[in-house]
Amino acid sequence: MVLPPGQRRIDGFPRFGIHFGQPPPEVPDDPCIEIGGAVARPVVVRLEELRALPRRELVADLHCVAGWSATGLRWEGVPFATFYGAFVEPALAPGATISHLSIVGADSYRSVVTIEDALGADVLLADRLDGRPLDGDHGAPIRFVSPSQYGFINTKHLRRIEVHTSEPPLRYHPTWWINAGLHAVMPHERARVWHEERHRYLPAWALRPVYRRLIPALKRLSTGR
Ligand SMILES: Nc1nc2c(c(=O)[nH]1)N[C@H]1C(S)=C(S)[C@@H](COP(=O)(O)O)O[C@H]1N2
Ligand SMILES: [Mo]
Repeated sequence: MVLPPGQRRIDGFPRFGIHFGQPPPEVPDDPCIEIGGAVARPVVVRLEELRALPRRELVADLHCVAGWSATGLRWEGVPFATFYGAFVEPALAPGATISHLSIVGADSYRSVVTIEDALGADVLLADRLDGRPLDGDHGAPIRFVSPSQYGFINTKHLRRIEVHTSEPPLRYHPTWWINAGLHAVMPHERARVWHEERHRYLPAWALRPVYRRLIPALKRLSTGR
């Protein structure tokens, strides 16, 4: 099996991310996705409406920027481009040319993706993984899945999408000091795994050995094990 440059396969699929021991956010009874930003009017899409759209299955790997890859994940859900055409496009402010989207989780995590990458053929709003409803570890009730991009683009517990006409400032985490740390290793705007676009300013080779040493500690921090 061939992995993108600098990645190593891990067994299983641990819960990762920058939640640092916080439990996953609770799933509301009637979950919905808000659409905001450069829209003529804010829109709320109920999960039931989303599920009425045509669905697809996608087998893909998930690559964390720190260098581990979980392989052979079987996601099911609605292609993001289908969702965008059905609910986002009709709500856009007249004349707005969208360049970026913020993908916001119920835990306030937010990633930023270019419109071109978000509309890629392999991007999914997934509600099922390996034949089961998505669990709390991996993003219940719904997750933005973009396997060609590093894990940090793949927001779990999707709650809100904001559309922008230029790149918004980086704000992955509600805590300022975590964002300050992330600024130092500014995430790449495209984050494409096969191009090894890990960071904007730092070359990937410089970070590989650092990350490799950090993985066990990061894993302990995010899984509590
Ligand atoms: N809501 C939310 N989504 C998130 C994160 C997070 O902390 N919160 N972490 C990101 C990072 S850095 C990675 S590598 C993946 C990890 O996915 P997993 O927990 O399903 O393994 O989720 C991404 N999506
Ligand atoms: Mo990650």
